[in-house]
Amino acid sequence: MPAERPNIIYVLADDMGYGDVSCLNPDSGIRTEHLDQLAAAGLTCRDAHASSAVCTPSRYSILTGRYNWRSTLKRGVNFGYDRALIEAGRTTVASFLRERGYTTACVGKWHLGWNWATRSDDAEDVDFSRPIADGPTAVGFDYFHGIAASLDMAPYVYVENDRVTAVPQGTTPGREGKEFWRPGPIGPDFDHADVLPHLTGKVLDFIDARAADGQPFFMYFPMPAPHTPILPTAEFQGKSGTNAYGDFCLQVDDVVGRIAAALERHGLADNTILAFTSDNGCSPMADFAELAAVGHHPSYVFRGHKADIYEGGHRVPLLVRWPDRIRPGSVSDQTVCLADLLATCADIVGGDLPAGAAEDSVSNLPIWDGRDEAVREATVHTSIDGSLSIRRGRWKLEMCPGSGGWSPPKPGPECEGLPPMQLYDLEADVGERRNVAGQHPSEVQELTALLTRYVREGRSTPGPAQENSGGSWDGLWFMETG
Ligand SMILES: [Ca+2]
Repeated sequence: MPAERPNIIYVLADDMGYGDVSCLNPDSGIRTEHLDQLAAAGLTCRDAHASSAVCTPSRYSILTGRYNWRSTLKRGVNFGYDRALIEAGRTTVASFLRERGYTTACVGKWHLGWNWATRSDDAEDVDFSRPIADGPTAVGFDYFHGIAASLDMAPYVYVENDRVTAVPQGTTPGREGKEFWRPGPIGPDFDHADVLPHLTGKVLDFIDARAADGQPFFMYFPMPAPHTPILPTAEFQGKSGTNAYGDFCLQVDDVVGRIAAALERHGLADNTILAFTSDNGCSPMADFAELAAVGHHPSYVFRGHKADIYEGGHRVPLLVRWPDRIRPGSVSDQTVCLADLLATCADIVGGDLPAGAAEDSVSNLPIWDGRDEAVREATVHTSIDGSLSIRRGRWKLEMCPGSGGWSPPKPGPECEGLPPMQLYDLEADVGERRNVAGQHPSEVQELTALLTRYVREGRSTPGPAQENSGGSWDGLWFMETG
């Protein structure tokens, strides 16, 4: 039998599209050789989804196993000064594993809010000399080294555990274009282009230390790339043959290769789960027209992109290597959600989850073990404007007339006159072009009822009903009709 406590490394790319991984996209203009090797050595999930089409909510569900729309954040994302989103006392993947003897670490882009010490009521009037509160080390991580939010969001400081590594002495004016970042305070040790290499070094240091002390570990590595600012280092500039975004994806690929090599070097590869995924689809900041001109499509055959309710918003690459348990070259077309991490970890490590935890998380272990069976009853997604969709098997019902995000038809005037819901048959129409809600009223009714139940019960898995954390919002308009 495999060891009961495998190490777990969860690498989360930021805004990397399904089609940016070459083993998932035969026509990819980017050759991600290390990710392709990871897939060949493990499991490729071709129907994997973030619970949301944007950063903060996706991260919430990854760490808590609870749909993001049950939190107080009903639409949009957090920014660098926003307060902690994960509720105090809530079980996270990190707290669960730490209670079972794991050393837990988060290196990278947090983007779930924390509470800065402020000098006044102004959230941006931060006293950087004082510790943060309710950050990663308050929700189960023994160690944190990283940044508050996206790499284009101020303040630009590294935080280690609960302290900044250097107090900002000045501000940056920001940048435009692919290298976009907002103006704001910046620490003397902070260089945007060096953030990914810097964080990668911290991840490798952590692996080295665990190899020496022999403790099982959980490393959650939400990297800030290939999100803006798109800043590939000199080694990768021009290397992909696409554009700077493609070059940055190659750098992401290289980072995964370096992690895999470190595990090999320490003899840890067989007993370590190495997972790679992305928090949402590719962003228009990648410049789709430039990429299309060289035949590359980050959303592959899927409609839309980051922020959308369409598949391009939330269908993501998910590769899992675990030589002790997962057969090399496995492929699954079962629907899974990134919110499944917590239940999957509980299934592997053992131990019960509290009733008020992992409300929407389902173990993926049957799929990892090679069984071709559905693990999820249905899966709910959200777009950036808080619109919901529910997917069950071939059917996907979207509770909005358009994208709910940034691709056409956008919320507002572009949606005038369109039906309020969209039903797509993903087996016949993976590109979500033919709304068949009118032809399949029973599917519309059943899925609406199921989604309504998921909202009302505060969970979508078996167990006692739970309270949702926030109030109602207009994304729930359909509940009034049923
Ligand atoms: Ca993102």
